[in-house]
Amino acid sequence: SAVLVDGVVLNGPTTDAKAGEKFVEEACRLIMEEVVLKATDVSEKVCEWRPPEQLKQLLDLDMRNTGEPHHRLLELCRDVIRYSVKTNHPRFFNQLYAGLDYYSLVARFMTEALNPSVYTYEVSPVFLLVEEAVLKKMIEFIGWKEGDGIFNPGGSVSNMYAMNLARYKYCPDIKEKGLSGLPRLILFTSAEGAAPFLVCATSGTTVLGAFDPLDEIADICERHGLWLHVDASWGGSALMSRKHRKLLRGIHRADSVAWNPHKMLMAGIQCCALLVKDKSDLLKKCYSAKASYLFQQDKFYDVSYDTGDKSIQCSRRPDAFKFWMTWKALGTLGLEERVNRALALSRYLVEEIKKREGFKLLLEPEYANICFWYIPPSLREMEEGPEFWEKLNVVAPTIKERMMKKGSLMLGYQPHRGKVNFFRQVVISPQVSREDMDFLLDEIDLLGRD
Ligand code: ABU
Repeated sequence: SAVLVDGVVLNGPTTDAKAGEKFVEEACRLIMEEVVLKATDVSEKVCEWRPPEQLKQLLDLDMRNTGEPHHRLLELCRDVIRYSVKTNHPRFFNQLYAGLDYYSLVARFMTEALNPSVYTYEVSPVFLLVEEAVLKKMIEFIGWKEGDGIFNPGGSVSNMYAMNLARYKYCPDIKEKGLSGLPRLILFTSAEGAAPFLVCATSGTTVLGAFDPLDEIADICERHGLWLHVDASWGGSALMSRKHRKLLRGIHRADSVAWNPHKMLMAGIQCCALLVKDKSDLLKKCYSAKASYLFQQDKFYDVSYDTGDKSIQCSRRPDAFKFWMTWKALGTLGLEERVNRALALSRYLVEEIKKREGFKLLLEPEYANICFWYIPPSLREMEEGPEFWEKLNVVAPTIKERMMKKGSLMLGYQPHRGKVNFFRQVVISPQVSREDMDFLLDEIDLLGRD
């Protein structure tokens, strides 16, 4: 007989499990058909661009008092896919990530389904061990004998961690005394009476893909006792390549490194590690808040595996697992090949740009960022004075608008350090071929000819 409490029937679950399972099955089929199978098809559009007001009408965004039937939800799913940018398309070059890695995708499906939070071993036994194994391997590639680390949401967060760690090491009583108890700190050496504590170098800048000379910077840091942090969020993946790892020569001398496998190594947004050379539990000392509802010290297992207390987060996704799955599938050699291929394709594009009329490289690239201007026929005879640069400044945004409305490709543009708007082409995905590089240049020429 029905058990009623406050007018609510409590017998059995309220949801129809059979219908829910069928919905999951049908939605998975849709994802397979509309995303995975079309991921490498260049005849598909990269994006189906609509302005915000129009898209709001197309998507039925309203949330109502009563739920929608499953067939309607599947239609909504189809619309979401249709109007989303296909970042896995071979002609998506817009960001520092691209392409579809089948193995990390499966890992993402698994973690979404299992829904773990990697703060304690009791709820994430496998994923905590996976994170430990991945961090250990990344530390090996940096060239440290040992170290520590943590995956977290984004390279900027990794950089913030490193800054706090350096400050904690310099002022170990900061958690008790607060900021007002500190001298005025600065990040770079100066003779102002302030206390320098950190130098942050970059391996692979966002726009130009430039690498700082780490050995020379490490010499200065060692001389003055400064923490050296390397933001290798983008360029760190070059460590996987025996041919290209020289870009990061000296990285083993860093105190901390930010490295995002979701970029060049395609582990899926987001997969970002902060790696720390110090093995004296500095991460934990600096960040531990000792939440008594999670990190009880009298548990029945080894609580050193409750690594969540090293994090500024509480709930945390098992991001290392995606990278682990890809690494398992491809091996170190497969990852190395991925990096080598991306950089070989970048080199091909650079040589093609040099050959083509109307294309001008900003600089010789060090990595997979190819920065260039397209100079339309109407500007080719003009002297490179203020009027020329003013007119050239509108060329990249105009072509970008046209490519998005057509849906044929996506690449980024920006002004940078006094240079007017230029394109930044980023090559990453193994699904990209030489033909896509040729297409890119032909298409820009076609869209920008007037
Ligand atoms: N972390 C900066 C990445 C921005 C970009 O994809 O261009």
